[in-house]
Amino acid sequence: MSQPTGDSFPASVRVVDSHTEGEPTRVVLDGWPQPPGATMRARLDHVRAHDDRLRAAVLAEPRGYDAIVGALLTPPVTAGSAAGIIFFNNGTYLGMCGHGLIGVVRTLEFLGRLSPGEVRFDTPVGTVRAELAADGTVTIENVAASVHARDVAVEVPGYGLVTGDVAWGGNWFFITHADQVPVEMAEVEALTRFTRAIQAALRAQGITGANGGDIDHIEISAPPERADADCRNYVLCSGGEYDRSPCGTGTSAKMATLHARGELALGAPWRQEGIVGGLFTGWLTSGPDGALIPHIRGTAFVTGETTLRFDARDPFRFGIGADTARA
Ligand code: PYC
Repeated sequence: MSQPTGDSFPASVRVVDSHTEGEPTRVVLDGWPQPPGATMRARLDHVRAHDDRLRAAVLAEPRGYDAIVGALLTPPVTAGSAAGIIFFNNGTYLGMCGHGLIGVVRTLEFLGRLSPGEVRFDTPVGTVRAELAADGTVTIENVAASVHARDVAVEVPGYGLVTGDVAWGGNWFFITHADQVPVEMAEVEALTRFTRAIQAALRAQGITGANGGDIDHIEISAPPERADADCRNYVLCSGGEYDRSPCGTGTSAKMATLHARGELALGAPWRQEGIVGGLFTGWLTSGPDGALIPHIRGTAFVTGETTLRFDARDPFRFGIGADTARA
């Protein structure tokens, strides 16, 4: 597949950075060639096949760091939507991204492109809604969440048997209460090693989401530290970094598992604390055909506006670690 060559690679890309409960989002405003396609899935496939080097260059060191989630804005594909969004990270692409959507809304507000009210966006996994309040709070309505399998046991080399639920919240999650490693910030490196081992074991043992969907997010639930939270989590993201926020799609999937067990009624609030201490408040409503629709409330803050420059003479133009770094 062709990737942008030295000649066609953009000289600059303009971005706005924000964080949502600690997790960074980098919204790409211009400089990135618009992907063709009538659907967001087709556009994502195009970016993956042709512009993947740009994904890495925009997020990787020396211009970024591994935790950043990128959001490429495109024209909408659905009547009534304001824009399309392709979310990506240090390793791959996401279906949806809850913290990222909150970051996009606050970024567009910062740029004067959005005022308080409701807005829709198209993503590769469906159209989502967001409501911006005057105080900067954003409530998103995610794609439907569901539980694919409950109490799935996986043997994790070095850690033993781990049991969890496989659930969809816009990405595939394995959600467990496994207590081999305490869910504390001081243990974040050990948690990352543990959850990467779970992710590898799921893959090695052929455990997937529906239609073979790769379970690329691992979520560990534990008792909260905050008095105003119901649960604290650690979430390993698909690129191998951990989510600093309570994870919007992870909270969506978690609420679906609780509902399936009769532990969360429709409309009841679920206050999800993240590993660095941020909070999302979520709840479920019933959608068409009994679908479970997750709602997540939180906020984001703009942290910077940058024009990333890609000098053709720069040996690290494509990012440190990119296989073409010295092309
Ligand atoms: O908030 O959905 C989320 C998310 C996914 C990966 C990082 N954040």
